[in-house]
Amino acid sequence: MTTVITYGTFDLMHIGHLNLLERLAAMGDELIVAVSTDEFNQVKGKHSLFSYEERARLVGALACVDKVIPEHNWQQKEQDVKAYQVDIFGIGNDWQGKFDHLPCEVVYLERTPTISTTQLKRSLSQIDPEAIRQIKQGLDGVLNIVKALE
Ligand code: C2G
Repeated sequence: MTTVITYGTFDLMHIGHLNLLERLAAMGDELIVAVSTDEFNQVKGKHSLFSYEERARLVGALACVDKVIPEHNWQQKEQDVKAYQVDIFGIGNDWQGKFDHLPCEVVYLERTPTISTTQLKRSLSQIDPEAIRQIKQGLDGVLNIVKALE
């Protein structure tokens, strides 16, 4: 049985994450995903909108993921590879070369272009609350007309 492992924050789960996980799952029989804890995210300098529990549940709900474990620190990869008898470590090529030392096959996969959690957060932060209010006001008006015609 071929076991594959990867690590990441996986905040605001998006198609880039899914593309990576499905490609890794296709490389073996079991895919383990180590999701960065909230505490480790601080070490990584990342602030997630979703908590570790929410991110782990979302990753674990994917059909291509067999097991989710917490990622507590940078150093745990080697012991994870041994503990879970991992054959392949995979990660996006933004990490190219960073994990060549691991005692297993190491693959770096092309990132999905044009999407990232950072970009999603930036887009969400630019939504104008006043515009939302006006849209909602308009929709309420339409709803009232529909109700009056019923
Ligand atoms: N990813 C991707 N395409 C994107 C965005 C992300 O392929 N458009 C990949 C990343 O390369 C990574 C995984 O999805 O392999 C998770 O991305 P992040 O949540 O940003 O994880 P990261 O902060 O890179 O954490 O110890 C390793 C770290 O925990 C990796």
